[in-house]
Formats: sequence, C-alpha cells, structure tokens
Amino acid sequence: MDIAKELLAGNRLALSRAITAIENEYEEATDIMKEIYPHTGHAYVLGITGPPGAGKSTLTDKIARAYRSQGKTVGIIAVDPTSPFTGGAILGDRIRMNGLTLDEGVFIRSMGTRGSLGGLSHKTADAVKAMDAFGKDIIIVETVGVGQSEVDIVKAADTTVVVLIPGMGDDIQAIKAGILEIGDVFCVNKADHDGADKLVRELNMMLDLDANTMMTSDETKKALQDQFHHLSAAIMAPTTGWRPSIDKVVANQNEGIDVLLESIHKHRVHIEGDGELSWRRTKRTRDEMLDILESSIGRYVKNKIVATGRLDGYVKQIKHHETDPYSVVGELLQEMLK
Ligand SMILES: Nc1nc2c(ncn2[C@@H]2O[C@H](COP(=O)(O)OP(=O)(O)OP(=O)(O)O)[C@@H](O)[C@H]2O)c(=O)[nH]1
Ligand SMILES: [Mg+2]
Repeated sequence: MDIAKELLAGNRLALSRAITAIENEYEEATDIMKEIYPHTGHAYVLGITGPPGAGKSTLTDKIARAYRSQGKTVGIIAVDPTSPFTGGAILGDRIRMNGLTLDEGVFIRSMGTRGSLGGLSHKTADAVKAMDAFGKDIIIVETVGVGQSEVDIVKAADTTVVVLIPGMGDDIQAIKAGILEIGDVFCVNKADHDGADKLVRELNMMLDLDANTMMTSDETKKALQDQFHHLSAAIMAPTTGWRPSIDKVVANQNEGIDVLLESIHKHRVHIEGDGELSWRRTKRTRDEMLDILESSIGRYVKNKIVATGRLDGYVKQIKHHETDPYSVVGELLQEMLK
C-alpha cells in the first residue's frame, strides 16, 4: 500500500500505519512525512495536560463530542510519557471513549515512549501532521503529568488546556511554575468535589500576582523575536494580552463543556488575530527543522565513524586518558565536514 497516497485519500488504515511508522521510526516514515507535509497546516491543535487522574480522557471525550456536534472531525492522540507501553493507556482511554471509537469522524490513537523518551515530542508532532493531512479539523493531544516531557509535547498545540482538580493542596505550588507557563485555558475539573472555588481563587491569584512568570514568558518571546527579526514581520507581532481563563467543569457529567469550548474558541480567535498563532507555528517549524538537522547530522557522522572502524581505537585512547571525547569529536567533525 502507498501509505501516504492512501492517507491523503482518507484511508483510516493508512493513517494508522503512518503513525505506527512514525512511532517505531521505520525508514518509510521519512518518505511519508515528505509526501504529506504540503497537506498539513489546516487543523487546529488542542493540547490537554494535567496530573494523572485529573479527568483528561473524560474531558477529551466530551470535547470531541462537542466538536462533532458542530460537524467538525476530530483526531485524538493520547500520549503517555510515563509508560514504556501504550497498552494500559489504550485500554483505559478506549473504555472511556467507547462511543467515540464507533464514530467515523473521530480517530483515536495512543502513543507511548517505546523505551526512549527522547523523540516522543517529535513523534507526537509528526503524528499530529499525519492526522492533519488526513483532514481532521481538530486534533486533541492528551498527555499526562506535569513535567518537562509534557511541556515539550504540548508545544505541538495551538491552544493548551491545563486540567487541575480540587484538593491538590500544596501540589499546586510545586507544579505551578511549569503549568502557568503553558496554560492558555485552565480547566478546574471535578468541580463536583469540595474545593473547586478555592482552586479557582488560587489560580486567579497566581495568574494576577505572578508577574514574574508573565515576564519570563514575555522576555522569552522577545528574545525569540529578536532571533527571528530578519525573517518576517508576521512573527514580530506577538506579546499578547491574553489572560488565561479558568473554567469549572464536571467532565463525567458533561457540565461546563460549552463554556470551556467557548474559552478555547476565544483563545483561538485572539491568537489568530494578533499574529501569535503564526508566530507559534513559525517557532515550531524552526525548532522542528533544527531538531531534524541535529539528529540527521549526528546520525550521519556516527554511521561514518562506525564504518571506518576507528571507534574502538578512540574509545581505548580516551579510556587510557591519552585524549578526551571532546577533542576526538572536534577532530572528527573537522575531518568529516571539510
Ligand atoms: N467526580 C468526578 N469524577 C470525574 C470527573 N471527570 C472524570 N472523573 C473520573 O476520574 C477518573 C479519572 O478520569 P480520566 O479521564 O481517566 O483521567 P485522566 O486524567 O485521563 O487519567 P490518566 O490519563 O490516567 O492520567 C475516572 O474514574 C473518571 O470517571 C468529574 O468531573 N468529577
Ligand atoms: Mg487519560
């Protein structure tokens, strides 16, 4: 089967195979990406992240249904960076999203680390592109946790929803730094539990008072814009005045979903209007390009040196302190990139 062609023609099996190729780094994945790339850039990508058990899958299911009722097609990628196997995640998410799997307008896929956390965000981004080229209007990336790995993963998102639940106590302090940075919309889920209003108040306070965080992100943005300034005016635009919204939701009872969707929509309109979306996507493209460059050059040089059979000799020399890895790499690079 010509996977790329079939995928572009709307064959679900081809989409599934493409993502498997991406996930397992099969050689054909590169050719598939090349062929589908011109057909990407149409989908809107939603990131949903938050601590384990916060109700992300339940919420994803409800959000997907809401978009479906608007006539939009939906792709869902459930990423679990904590698990080397996707089996558990697949099972749990499948059960929670039971009705959805029967809907032709929805495509659900789980992705795990398959042993190496490195590259998971890159693979997720490529899987998003596969669903985008396939023609999904909205792509939802659900990822568990509150660490760096999901921060990287949600970089693929245009709007990021951070899901929190009442009763997390001091945990919120611990996770706040990373979370305030990435949340465009905050969802206080399980609002049927005590403490939802308290959590909303705390979040409001953090967002208002933590000028530091805001400054960092604005500064980071500025620094990046400076690097970009020669590229185009479009990416100079941002430094947005977006104040993340905080919505109370009871996902398992489908309560508050409309309001949450409205917040997501407002954020979308906001970043489309002031150039931020274009800027985010430009930055993403740049990061991706450098990522591919780095890994390709690395692989090329590594393969070459292994092929010359000199690797073991170098290792021995380094081990005997006759030289050091930095000098060896420096010499090799000079020699190979001449
Ligand atoms: N009381 C209550 N329970 C909820 C709500 N939303 C989800 N749940 C329940 O919370 C549990 C966890 O929900 P999931 O959707 O699996 O949470 P998750 O964040 O995807 O979990 P992981 O992917 O394992 O991190 C399930 O038993 C849900 O039924 C809610 O609003 N209120
Ligand atoms: Mg889940």
